[in-house]
Formats: sequence, structure tokens, C-alpha cells
Amino acid sequence: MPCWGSKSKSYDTKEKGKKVDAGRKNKGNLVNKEAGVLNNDVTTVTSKGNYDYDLVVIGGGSGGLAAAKEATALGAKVAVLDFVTPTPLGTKWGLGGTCVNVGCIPKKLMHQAALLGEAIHDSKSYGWQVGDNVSHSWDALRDAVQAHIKSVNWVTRVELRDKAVEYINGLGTFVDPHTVQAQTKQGERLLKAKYFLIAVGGRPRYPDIPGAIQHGITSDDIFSLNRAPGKTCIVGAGYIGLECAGFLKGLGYDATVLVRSVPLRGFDQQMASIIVAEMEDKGVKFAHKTIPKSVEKLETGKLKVTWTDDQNQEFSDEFDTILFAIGRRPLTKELNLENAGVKVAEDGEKIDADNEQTNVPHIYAVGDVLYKKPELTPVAIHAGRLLSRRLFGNGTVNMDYENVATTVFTPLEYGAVGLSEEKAIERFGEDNLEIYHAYYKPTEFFIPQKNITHCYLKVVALREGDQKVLGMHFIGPQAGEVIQGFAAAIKCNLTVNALLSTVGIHPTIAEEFTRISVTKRSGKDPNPASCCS
Ligand code: FAD
Ligand code: NA7
Repeated sequence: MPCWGSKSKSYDTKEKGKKVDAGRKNKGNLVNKEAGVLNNDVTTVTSKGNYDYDLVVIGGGSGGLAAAKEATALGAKVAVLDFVTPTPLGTKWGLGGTCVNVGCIPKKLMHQAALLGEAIHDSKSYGWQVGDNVSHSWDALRDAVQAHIKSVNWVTRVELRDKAVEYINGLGTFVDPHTVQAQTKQGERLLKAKYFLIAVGGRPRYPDIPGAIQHGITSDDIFSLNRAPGKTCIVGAGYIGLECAGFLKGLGYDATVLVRSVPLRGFDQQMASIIVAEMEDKGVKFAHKTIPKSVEKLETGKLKVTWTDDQNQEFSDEFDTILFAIGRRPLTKELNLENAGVKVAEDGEKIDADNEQTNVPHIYAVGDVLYKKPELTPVAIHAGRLLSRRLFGNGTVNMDYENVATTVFTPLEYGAVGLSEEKAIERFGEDNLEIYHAYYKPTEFFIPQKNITHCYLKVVALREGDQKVLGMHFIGPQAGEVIQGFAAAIKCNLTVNALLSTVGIHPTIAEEFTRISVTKRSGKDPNPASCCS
């Protein structure tokens, strides 16, 4: 069986010159405007209007920028609009979108800062002479993180200029199906384009409770906060809530998480409970089955947070910071989509698009605005690039949203690809599955005698034949690095047989996947016997 994508025509840079010409002559040759469907056999479309641009992208984040750069490389004339509305606290940022400014990058840097704190502690047992008074400066970390972000903002602007993508620092709204208005500092500008790409991403939600907006912050504020966060209440136990709680605790701040239903809903729940247990061992507090009721600022300057549990019992505590991580709202309402005729999915504000094409054939969408698609940077980037290749090159490959790997950067990281155990049972039935699992001991943990209780992995596979792997789950250090390669293997139809015939790299933690032998069905002890067994 060939690896995924191997049959598809790949974009050949050597052919770029030729393809640019082809793109210029047959701009949009893959779009049947009348039928409103992507159709690779359609070769010409007569342009009905005079447009300023081939493509106008609304939103200069991960997906929008990737699509814009790819489109210009294929000869299209492209403009990108990007505008950041300040948070209620007044935080704003530069070009590049969520990931670079208030998402993946500052998050990973703060996670790394927390891990280094742990490493300083561990280093003593490795012989490093570290004094007892090791301290951490929030201001120094924030400044370093912000300096890095500013440099990325700058490089992004230079890159757009070099690639001849026109960058407009303005808020885009639809005027009609072929016109977008850009509201800039200098005034209004109307941009007519043949194609539009909606890549506006989302912003954190606030709960509808007293004091939330006045006194609360979100992930949009935390990475540039002008004071140390101190004792923090984190509302929400999703990906972002747990990551923020993890790095805040690691940096030395008291952290309490209010969990409404279950942590990491949508992820494998056994893995999620292990992550929570590990965080509890590290001192993060969890208030399960609770929702916030109010936030009040006391005369002392502290924030009194009141919450209730599922028995309607009321609790409260004082905090320095309350951080809401209750999910994100796509920024579609602000776009006046009705002027263009673009519909949003019935149960929300996201756009339900088939192969990124909205119900209006020349208007596309990528990234976090898409309905029921993973909210992840590489997903937005990949979909944006592939779309531009289909629109302006000879691309035929559609985005595959299945088996996208991800990692939750909690203190002990959790990397996953493919189906959770619950989802696999739902799809295939328990009897048709084999679940391999193992606890393991990272070599690095021995000398500092770190807690190994939660170093755990799981492989979800079909039971028959070579046992096709449906999902892989890993809790431990560097989980993202461990899972990435296996994600490629899953694309190539990895089987348990293939995993077991792979020779491991010793001593690593990733090799544990090549040694799986205990199935849940067997009831055998999944704990390791020794380091090299
Ligand atoms: P965005 O990157 O959000 O870009 C949209 C841009 O459009 C923004 O700049 C916005 O201001 C602008 N805009 C909005 N409306 C308009 C308008 N009307 N006119 C002009 N401009 C407009 N993903 C990962 O893969 N790994 C991670 O580790 C990870 N960590 C994350 C941590 C946090 C705290 C958060 C919040 C997110 C994280 N993500 C992570 C998710 C990732 O950041 C998003 O999936 C990704 O940024 C989505 O890209 P996008 O292009 O859809 O939108
Ligand atoms: P998620 O993953 O949707 O998680 C949101 C969390 O907040 C989740 O635990 C929710 O509980 C909880 N929640 C939602 N609404 C409320 C209210 N009103 N009160 C209390 N708790 C609430 O969003 P994230 O922000 O963590 O991450 C979004 C994406 O960004 C993520 O997919 C990453 O890819 C990047 P629930 O489970 O609904 O009961």
C-alpha cells in the first residue's frame, strides 16, 4: 500500500516557471464557477469582472499567510488584510495571527521556562551546584517572549514584501460577493477580487457572569501581562486551560482549574485523567464539576471568584488573576458575511466548507473558522497552501483532516494521533479492537528520582490481521517529538506488526512504542520490569 499522498501529483518547484504561466492564463482553472464545485477537469473559466486582485485574504494568521504566499509564488496578485481588535484589557499585537502572537509560540516558550525550572531542580542530583535561592522573574520571561514575537512580526512583514504579497493593516468586511472593504487608519478602501479567503481565526470567549470582562484575562493577555500573574484561577479544562495552568504552576504560581465537565473533552479520557493526576501531583488544584458564578474586585485588589458545583454548592476564593480558557469564538460575525451570501453552520458561527469552499463558490475559508476541523496551526497552513495550489497551480490534492497529530504541552506532555480508545470503540466495537498499553521509565528520570507513575502510552489497533494502528497516545517528556514520526507512519497505514518489527533507538522514550506487548484484554501488568527488558 503506498504511503498517503504518494499517488498525488506534488508541486514541483522546478516546474514553477511553467506553472506560473499556466496559472496566469487559466487563473482559477480548477474552479467551475457556475457549478460551484471544485472540478479538476474544468480547464477554463471566463472572468466576468474586472478585479484588483486574484485573491484577497482576510486574516493574516497561520492559514491566511500560508495561502497568500503560495498564491503569489504561483503568479497570483494577492492582498492580505490583518487587523487585531484589542482585548478588554487593551492587549494587541502585530502581524502573524494567534499562533505567533498569543498562541503556540509564546505558550511553548513559557512551557519551556517552566520545564527549565524543573530541570534546575533535577540538575542538583546530576552534580550541578545550584544554590537554594533560585528565583524566577516574570518580567524577564515576558520581555524575552515579547521580544521574540516582535522579531517574528518583523520577519513576517519583510517576507510578505519580498514575496510581493500586499499587506493591508485593516479590518475586512464584505460589501458584496466580490468586494471587501478594508477599514484602515488612513480610511476605507474597497478591494475587488476574483477569489476571497476567509482566514480570520477566533478569539477567546468570556462567560456571561458578573465581573468576567472587567476583571478577567484570557490567553490573549497572559503572555504579555505587565505584572506577575500570582495566584491564578483558570476557568476551563481544555487544551489551553491545562497548558496555562501547567506553566503557571511550573513558574511558581498557585494555580486552580475550574473543570465544568471532564478535562480535555474530545481527547482519550484515560490519558486526560492521567494528565490531571500528574498536574495534581505537581500542585495544580482542580475543582471538578464546577462553573464560575462571579468575579468581584476586593478593596485589597484581590479578585474574589465564586463558583458552584453540580450540587449547587457555592465556593469562593481570592486570586490575583482569573484566566478564562473556555473556548474560542470564530470572528465571522464581524465580516458581514450576509453581504456576500456566505452561510455559517447552523449550530454556531463557524463556516461549513467542503474542501475549504463555502456555499459561495469563489469564497473559501481555512483555519480555525472551519466547522468541525482541528483548531491547529499546521492544519490551517497545510489547508491554505493546498488551496492556493488548487486555485492557481495545477494542484489536485485536497486537505486531509484525518489523523492530525497534536500535543498538549502540560508539564508532562501528552501527544496523540488518530482515534482515542472511546472513539475507536464507538466506530469499530470493542471486540474488534486490541488496545496495547505500557507504563515506562524514562532513563533521564532515574537519577533525580522523578515521578514515573504517569509515564504511559497506548496503541489503539484493529484486532484482525496485522493489526492496523488507529491511534497512538503518549504521555511523557517531548511527547510532540515522539508522536510526530509515528503520525507519518500512521499515514502509511502503520500496523502493530510493523511497529514490533521496528528496531528501537536505545535509550529513548519513543522506542517504548516498538516494545508494546501487553494488551488491555490480557489483564497483564503493563508496568515495566527493568530499564532494558
Ligand atoms: P489566526 O492565526 O487566528 O489568524 C487570524 C488573523 O485574522 C488574526 O490576526 C486576526 O486578528 C485577523 N482578523 C480577524 N478578523 C479580521 C478581519 N475582519 N479583518 C482583518 N483581519 C482579521 N496550535 C497548534 O498547532 N499548536 C499549539 O501548540 C497551539 N497552541 C495554542 C495555544 C493557544 C493559547 C492558542 C490560543 C492557540 C493555540 N493553537 C495551537 C491554535 C493555533 O494558534 C490556531 O489554530 C491557528 O492560529 C489558527 O490559524 P488561523 O489562520 O485560522 O487564524
Ligand atoms: P476547548 O478545548 O473548547 O475547552 C474549553 C474548556 O472550557 C472546556 O473544558 C469546557 O468545558 C470549558 N467551558 C466552556 N464553557 C464554559 C463555561 N461557560 N464555564 C466554565 N467552563 C466552560 O477550548 P480551548 O480554549 O482550551 O482550546 C481551543 C482550541 O485552541 C484547542 O482546540 C486548541 O487546538 C487551540 P466542557 O468540556 O465544554 O464542559
